Amino acid sequence: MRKVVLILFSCLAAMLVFSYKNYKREIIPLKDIFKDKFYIGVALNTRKIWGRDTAALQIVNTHFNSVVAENCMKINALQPREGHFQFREADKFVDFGLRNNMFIIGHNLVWHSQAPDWFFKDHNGEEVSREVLIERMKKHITTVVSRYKGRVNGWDVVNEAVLDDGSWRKSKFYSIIGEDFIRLAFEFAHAADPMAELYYNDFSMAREGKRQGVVKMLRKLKAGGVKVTGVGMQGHLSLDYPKIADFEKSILAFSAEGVNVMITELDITVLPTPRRNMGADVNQNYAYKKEINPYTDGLPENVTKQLAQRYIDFFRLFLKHEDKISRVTLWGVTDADSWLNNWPVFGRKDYPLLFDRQYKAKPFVQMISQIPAKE
Ligand code: 9MR
Repeated sequence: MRKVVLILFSCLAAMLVFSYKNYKREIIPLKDIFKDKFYIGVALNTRKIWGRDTAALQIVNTHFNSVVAENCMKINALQPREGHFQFREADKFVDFGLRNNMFIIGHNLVWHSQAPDWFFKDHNGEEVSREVLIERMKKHITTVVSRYKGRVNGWDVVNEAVLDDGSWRKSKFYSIIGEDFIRLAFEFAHAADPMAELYYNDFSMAREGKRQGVVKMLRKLKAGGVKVTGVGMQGHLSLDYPKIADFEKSILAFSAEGVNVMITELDITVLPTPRRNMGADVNQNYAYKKEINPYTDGLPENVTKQLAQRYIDFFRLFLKHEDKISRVTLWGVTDADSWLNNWPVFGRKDYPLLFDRQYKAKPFVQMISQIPAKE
């Protein structure tokens, strides 16, 4: 009898140790794992900023030490009409970041997308002159950056100004002002908060043409004495694109220009994409078809494995270059948040982030957190 009790007791103890270890595993905060390497950040959408998604906020506070607003600091959100600034949500976002001791990123000051029409037109609907657009850009940047001076740590000053082939995107900013709009934007931001970090942020940065175009731009800015602290490589990845080696080339190339490299907007789509290199151009949309929404009932084991491997491979790369990388930011907390559920095809079910729709860390998060110990 004593033997049986002893065996039962040992089994119980083993089970307790096992589940405690697993519990511990589940909650190792990413921010502790990467503490001496880089900030680990996350984008907050409206529901989180207004405190309506408490389960997600708990994840944010446990695992992340940097936040970026997914949408509420874009021009159309902050200044929908000329001179009518709306700061309620952005203020709330910054307060959240300060309260929780986060490294706060402002996204973004100048972007061709989400810039309201009025920005480029006069009262008669005619395109404004170069001088007027520069003045509007200056007013917008100065107003926004000054408001958060000393509180927002870094700004995505210019977003997506270079095309995949390295040429300039023919945006309104470019066609009306010329390539100088980039230098001016950085100068206005710097004047408004000389201590803030200032970034250039773009997608498809692993592409050779884009890499070269961005390097060329950085050299020009540097030669002109313009402060650029870092380059954000948006990490909108898929299971088989881009090649890790190409991504690495860009980390090295940007770092060689004397700026910090940041992996911004990280997510990995598992869904079929209409093209291999989709980039992240929000204006591209394709029609819904049932066949291209294959995982409505959950992600099959083999795809989960591929996703895990892909995340691990990329984090291994980030850790290899932790001396060059200052921040890695996920573009959302749980899969339910992701813009990829609606882009480039509306109404699909994607699984691109570290936490699932039940707010649970995916098993590979544990594996990611073990990489530093192993290398
Ligand atoms: O995830 C963002 C989505 O909710 C918005 O509708 C969209 C347009 O504002 O922007 C998405 O975020 C983009 C980011 O601001 C810049 N890089 C590409 C991102 C994905 O489109």
